[in-house]
Amino acid sequence: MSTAAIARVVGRRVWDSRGRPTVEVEIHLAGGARGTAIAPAGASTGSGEARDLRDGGRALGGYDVATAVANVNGPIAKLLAGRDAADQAALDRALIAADGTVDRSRFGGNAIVATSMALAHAAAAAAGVPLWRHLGGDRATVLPLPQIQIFGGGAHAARRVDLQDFMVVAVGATSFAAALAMTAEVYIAAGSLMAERGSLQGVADEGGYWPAFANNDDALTTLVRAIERAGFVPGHDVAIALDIAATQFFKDGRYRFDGRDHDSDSLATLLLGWLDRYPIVSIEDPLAEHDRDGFARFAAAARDRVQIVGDDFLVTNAARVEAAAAARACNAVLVKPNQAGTLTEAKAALDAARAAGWNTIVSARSGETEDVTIVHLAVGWGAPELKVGSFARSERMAKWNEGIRIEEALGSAARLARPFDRFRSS
Ligand code: 2PG
Ligand code: MG
Repeated sequence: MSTAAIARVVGRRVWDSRGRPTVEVEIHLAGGARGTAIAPAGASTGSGEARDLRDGGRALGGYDVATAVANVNGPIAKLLAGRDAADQAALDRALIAADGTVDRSRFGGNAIVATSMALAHAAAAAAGVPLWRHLGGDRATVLPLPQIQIFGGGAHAARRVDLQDFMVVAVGATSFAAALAMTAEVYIAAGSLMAERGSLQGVADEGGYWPAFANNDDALTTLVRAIERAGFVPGHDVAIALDIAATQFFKDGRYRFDGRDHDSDSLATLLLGWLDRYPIVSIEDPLAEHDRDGFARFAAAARDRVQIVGDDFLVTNAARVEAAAAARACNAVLVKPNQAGTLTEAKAALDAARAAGWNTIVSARSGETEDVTIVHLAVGWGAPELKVGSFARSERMAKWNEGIRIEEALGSAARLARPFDRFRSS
């Protein structure tokens, strides 16, 4: 038996940042190496995502994962026994085939993604290198520019405001560590502004301040003030990135936004107006997941000025990325391994985006844990951006802190990606 042969696969129930059950997978290889990973969980999900397997019923709000865990310890463990952990693509293919469903609902998207990520960690451990190095080799020298949430709205804050993620991007930073320090200043400044206006009411699902604002404009204006109060020039040092998550407020062919009804074009017009008024460099899911024509019209008006990101729209699916590229509907993709199901499929979506000349953003979910796999994927795959939620709560900070360690390990070879330079006129 080779040292990278899979000797034991263990699934167990652990808990995520919302206090809900999730699946952890631990893979032991014959030579003693081990890999562990935990499945994350979304709240604002696209309909084309891989489905988590939840037990339903009354216990734990129906969120328990006993069947998914049993699938890891039963059929998945059997499938993987004795196979070479380094053969990620073949093992992912075997998982997909054995599950046999389009949406991964037999084994559970949660069981499959945790297994796929644990395999990668085990293979890296067997090779004696960190996962980012295992994936990227000597070419993995670029740290992703972080998109960091300051206010959390939408489905992550009981829809207190419509828009989901009000984020900042430290476009003026020259290192990952510096980008984090700049964001920390903005996060502190935003908190003090909220306290002064009597609207500091704790945090939303991903650690961003609870959005006690009259409307989306109020939140955007406060965000610009926070950047200034932190001592930065908005747009030059620190810019804004938004996840509109428009699928969440689309109903019966209309968008209900800021208390008004919009069709696709009037919502697009409103967002284009924001591009004139605020230093926005990135806008995610500006329209709903099935509104590809709306995406294409928005992109025709804005693609040279701003990054347009497909999340619910593309669900980390290579075929959808290719179709969207042909329709010129986006210029960036959010890559979430658990939307795709396996690491191989997530990488295929990233490669399809790169082939189209798009930016790529590796992203966490709103339900997270101490698992830091996505940081390794971003560096190893050379994705120029990373989205992890806010600058608070350890399921978020674990990932930012891992980026600091990777940057340090790279030493003088490390560079911070500059994905927004292409949108700058000067
Ligand atoms: C998103 C993510 C992260 P969720 O929409 O991009 O903010 O949210 O994990 O709930 O889909
Ligand atoms: Mg999103």
